[in-house]
Amino acid sequence: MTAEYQVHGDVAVITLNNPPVNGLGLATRQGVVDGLDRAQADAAVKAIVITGAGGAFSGGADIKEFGTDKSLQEPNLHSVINAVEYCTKPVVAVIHTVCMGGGLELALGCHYRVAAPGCNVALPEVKLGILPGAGGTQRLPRVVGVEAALNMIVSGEPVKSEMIGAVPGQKLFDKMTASPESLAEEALAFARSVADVRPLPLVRNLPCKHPEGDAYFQFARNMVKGMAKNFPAPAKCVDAVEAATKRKFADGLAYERELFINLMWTPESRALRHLFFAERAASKIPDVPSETPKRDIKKVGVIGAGTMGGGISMNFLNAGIPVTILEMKQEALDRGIGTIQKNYEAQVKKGKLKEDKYQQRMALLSTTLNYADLKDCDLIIEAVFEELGVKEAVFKQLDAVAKPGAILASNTSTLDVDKIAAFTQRPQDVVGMHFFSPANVMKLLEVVRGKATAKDVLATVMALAKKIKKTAVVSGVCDGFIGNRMIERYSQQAGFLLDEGCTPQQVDKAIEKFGFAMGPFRMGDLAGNDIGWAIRKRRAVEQPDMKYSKTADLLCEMGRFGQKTGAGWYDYQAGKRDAIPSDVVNQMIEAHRKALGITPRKVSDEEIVQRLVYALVNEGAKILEEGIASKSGDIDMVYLTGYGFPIHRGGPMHYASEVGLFNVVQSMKRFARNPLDDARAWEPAPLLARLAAEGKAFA
Ligand code: 3H9
Repeated sequence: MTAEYQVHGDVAVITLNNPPVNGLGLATRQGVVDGLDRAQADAAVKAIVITGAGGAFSGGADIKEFGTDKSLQEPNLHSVINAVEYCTKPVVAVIHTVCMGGGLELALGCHYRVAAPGCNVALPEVKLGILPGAGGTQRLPRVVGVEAALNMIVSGEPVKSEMIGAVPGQKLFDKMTASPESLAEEALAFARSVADVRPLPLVRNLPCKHPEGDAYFQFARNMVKGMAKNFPAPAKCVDAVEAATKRKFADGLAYERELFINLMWTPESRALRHLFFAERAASKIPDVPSETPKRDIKKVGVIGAGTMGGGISMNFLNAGIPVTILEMKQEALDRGIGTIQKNYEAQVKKGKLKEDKYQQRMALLSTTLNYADLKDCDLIIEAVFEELGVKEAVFKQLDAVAKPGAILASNTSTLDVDKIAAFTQRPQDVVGMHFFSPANVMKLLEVVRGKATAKDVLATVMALAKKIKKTAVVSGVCDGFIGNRMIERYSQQAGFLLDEGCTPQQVDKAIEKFGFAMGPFRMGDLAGNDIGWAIRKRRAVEQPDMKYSKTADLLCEMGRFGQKTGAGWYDYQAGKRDAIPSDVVNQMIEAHRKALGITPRKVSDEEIVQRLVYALVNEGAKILEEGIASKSGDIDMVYLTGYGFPIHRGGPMHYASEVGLFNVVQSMKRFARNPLDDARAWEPAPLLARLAAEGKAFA
């Protein structure tokens, strides 16, 4: 049953019932039309209510149906809304909790709307790369005004029902109920009060004008251009709302429909829809059921007050969870606390944080030099130097003082979590929590599952990640986990490109044009080139036959570690972050080429992008095959939230599937034939080769 029908005296109630959010899938749409037919055929029914069961009125069209036959089958949402508008008896939308997308469009088609306070009202289609396609761009401006509607449509952000209800002259809600609890009763009374009204009011008949007309829409277009350069949908939202002010209602509706269908087929929309589902799927671990009991995390300990430890601590303070930071020396503690204070003060200055909130957060923070003070922490995260011996000392101490059942987490970015767990007598309580720098800003959290990590530890950490607003992705144990293991292949290609004839700025420019937030060389300068240097030195011992460009080592030998030393792949002026192409570096690269006897060639931007991205894809396929990541969407989430991969491309694995895995493999074979490249690295992962041969995609 996806829409229920009940009669309460002289009011028929149609209840959308399609968990989790009453998406308007085919069966639900049919249920609404059937309910309307029944109510119109029943002489005893004087008015009709449409509401939603459970925790939503409706979250909109059922996104899972997009691209399937069901989304095309009648009754489509337009037909349902037509049936509502032309119903001979008053139809009242009774709205609560969530009223979004097609759900709001359905409500706008109803003759009346009654809303409970606390309901999130939105047209969030733009976040899926589309626009409202069932009249939202034509009807919403008629009830809340053109500017308010356009803001909602272009941003996709929810607005609380009571905020809208309080705006003088708004016609979205005919009645706001006193509380969510009184909704059902007040709605029935309202439906009875309008039972005899004729003609029935229709939103489509309301006027729609903006006093400044063209000038306003030109302004809106300029705003949108700056905000969403890689996405076509926001500009189309402006076009559609403008049509509402200039065209007849039916023409505006047809225009909106045309734009909606065109946007639905864009790669940007496919990427955003992939992101929507991948983000939610990432929080689910195949063998850890959602009902797995979770441990209570009331207090957190953080070892290390450096940049990482400070950033990690802020996440918990922001969520209202007390934190104790441990350091070896008082000066280090003072420095760390000072940095946290400075970060918060900057937020207060920018108006992003209220002074009292800042004080509340700082009051949750305590410090110690003594491990024994961590004995009542429910979770302790170490963020100390990335060296196994240092981790061993920390985890042995933690094992000695932490209470039974406390979760012991390592923020390691590369080390073996199983080895770290083995330093304790409780490996089941040990997990990796790999935050990304700056840890208080970056969305990504790689949760590293050791072979002994208990399921309730994983369930707890995933739930906690949601609380501190992180996108958590589970990774198995391997060197570099998902993100850093893949980035090594990407960096390897970036180095070869220099050897073959590129400059750092050419490589950065090409991949930034593709949409990356930062190219590999600007990124290296920001993160510190010495980090990669240390890893390469370790690798040289572990894998002496590994092939890579020596330019990065030569750069570090020159002391050019990046922004922190005022020079890296680029030059930097004191106190500034602008990357200035460096003659010294370009000469170093040229000299290196000469020493190797390489005649530089012109490399196209297309080749640069393909080599960098496909290097990620091939390693990603290996990671998937080995079970380090359980879904290709998880790998995409890591890259979208932690490595600046362009959102509109949907992540490396989604992007490769869009290009076609066959084409990806063909390019890889071509790159393998380049004598200056690493042919072994381009050997397609068996999973990739198989999918390509079968004409399949990753997801
Ligand atoms: C549209 O309406 C087009 C029309 O204009 C025109 C049509 C012609 N469909 O986010 P959560 C699932 S486009 C199907 O974790 P929360 C979601 O996948 C649509 N499923 O919960 C997840 O499933 P699972 C416009 C949906 O409480 C579960 O619900 N609407 C839909 O944090 C829980 O989701 C939107 O874009 C859906 N529409 O937030 C609304 N929505 O458990 C997008 C959610 O299997 N949705 N699911 O992983 C949201 O913003 C949030 O999900 C919502 C709940 C606020 C509703």
